[in-house]
Amino acid sequence: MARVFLLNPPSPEPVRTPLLSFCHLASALREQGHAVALLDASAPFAPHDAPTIAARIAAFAPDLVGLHLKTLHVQPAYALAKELAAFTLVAGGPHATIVPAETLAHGFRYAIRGEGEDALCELAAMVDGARAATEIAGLSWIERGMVRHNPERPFNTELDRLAPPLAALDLFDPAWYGATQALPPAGLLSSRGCPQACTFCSNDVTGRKFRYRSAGSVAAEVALLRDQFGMPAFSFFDDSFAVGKRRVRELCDAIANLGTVSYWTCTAHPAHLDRDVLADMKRAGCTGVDLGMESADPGMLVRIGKGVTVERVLDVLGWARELELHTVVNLMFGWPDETDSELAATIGFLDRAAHLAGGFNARGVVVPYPGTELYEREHERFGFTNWWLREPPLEYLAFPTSWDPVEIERAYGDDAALGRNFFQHPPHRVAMIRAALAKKASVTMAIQQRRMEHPEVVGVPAAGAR
Ligand code: B12
Ligand code: SF4
Repeated sequence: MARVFLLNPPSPEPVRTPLLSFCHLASALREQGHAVALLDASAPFAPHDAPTIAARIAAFAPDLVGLHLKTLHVQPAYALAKELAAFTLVAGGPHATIVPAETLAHGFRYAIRGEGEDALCELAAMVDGARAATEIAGLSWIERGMVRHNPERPFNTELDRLAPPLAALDLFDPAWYGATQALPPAGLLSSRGCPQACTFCSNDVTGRKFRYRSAGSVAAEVALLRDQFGMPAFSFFDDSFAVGKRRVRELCDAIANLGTVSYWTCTAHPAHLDRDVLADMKRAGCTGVDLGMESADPGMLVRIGKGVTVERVLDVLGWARELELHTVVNLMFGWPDETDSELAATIGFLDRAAHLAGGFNARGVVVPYPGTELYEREHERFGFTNWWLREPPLEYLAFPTSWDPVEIERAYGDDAALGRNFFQHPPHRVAMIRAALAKKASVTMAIQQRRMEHPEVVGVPAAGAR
């Protein structure tokens, strides 16, 4: 049986809970009998320096070392890969899915595109001599100096047969997160994929094909969280939680029937939410919903393929408020060719929605992630081809950790992508965007103030503000 070491590289944006994708990957490998160790070097108190990381890995004597790669943090990850040249490196995660050949040019022997559970198990089986590389769908690799890409792996449509992610929690050292006892991942998945087609969305791993777990399987995981951790609040990390009214009702019934209240939040597309769906969610313990809206200009909403209207968002906010569900509306600024009046429409929406919304997202300057329609269409025109390799990494301030006004002001005040100005907005528009970020903070703070004064009217805050 193979020995696999999973490494989440250090990153300037620390992750404070066990990485859910590693829970899934490690559980899948163990279920097949492989030995697994891991290091979440992105956690605030985990070792971050290359020699210590290399020593940890060497002590495990792995056959494969798998790194999780995200676009924003790929430069330090590639630099680390150089230091780990003695090991057989496998790249995975969103960035490896989009540009596998790039990872192979940076010291990785293999890259796994898309969902990794089955593919990594097959790669581990290859190490054991039970498989050939050519048989592993979704694998890219180097053979005699040539890059080879096997055909795509179809999306996993049988999510109920995934190994239970919580079974791998013992591999995460609580001290990495400043804790003394095991921490749960901050979320779980009831589905993967999203049927919408937003031009800016970098969800290549989970894709546009919506797949979901049975209500019973999700409820069993929630029950396990309750039994092991005394039911902490959690989030559904689904791309788009509320797809399918009947599915959501069944899922909410199953969670509500667990007998104890569980508090959770999710991200949903406003087109999938109506009063009944929100009421079902509330009944099952939902306290807050993150809504993707992105622009409040009707023409821009069409251009970015958002598939929603301003009126619909206002309706959803109204229903959520009636039900005392906390809402966070996600808005972005600085789209390519965004005019002053289109931008003003979004800024104006902050005031228009302030009496209904629970808050607005931190940051929000548009970033053209590779693989998105936005990137493909615009990178030559604006000259940002391969920006993640050519430019210094974007240095974001950490997301707010609470709804404390001081914390909100700190985290909302700036956005690293504004200085980069990908879409070459003129100085007066950059200034408008900067003012819009500050306005998001002040409107969100005013809502927070109102909530503290009248908690009965505004609803309870979402767990783990983001
Ligand atoms: C939850 C979440 C978070 C949580 C993570 C909490 C946790 N402890 O797990 C938090 C809030 C911390 C977070 C932070 C960020 N996130 Co985030 N996040 C997500 C979200 C919504 C779900 C992640 C998830 O669990 N997915 C489900 C699993 C099954 O998919 P997966 O993580 O991709 O893992 C699978 C495969 O990629 C592969 N795989 C993953 N790693 C590896 C490693 C190896 C070796 C192999 C072989 C395979 C493999 O197998 C896994 C299982 O199938 C995704 C959206 C999405 N659809 O995935 C965004 C997403 C991953 N995040 C994204 C971004 C940009 C960020 C931030 C950089 C935010 C920012 N600054 O803008 C930070 C980075 C933090 C960091 N240091 O890594 C982007 C990444 C885009 C990209 N091209 O890199 C995504 C795709 C959102 C989006 N559509 O834009 N995030
Ligand atoms: S609704 Fe959200 S997850 Fe779905 S494509 Fe749009 S941005 Fe991506």
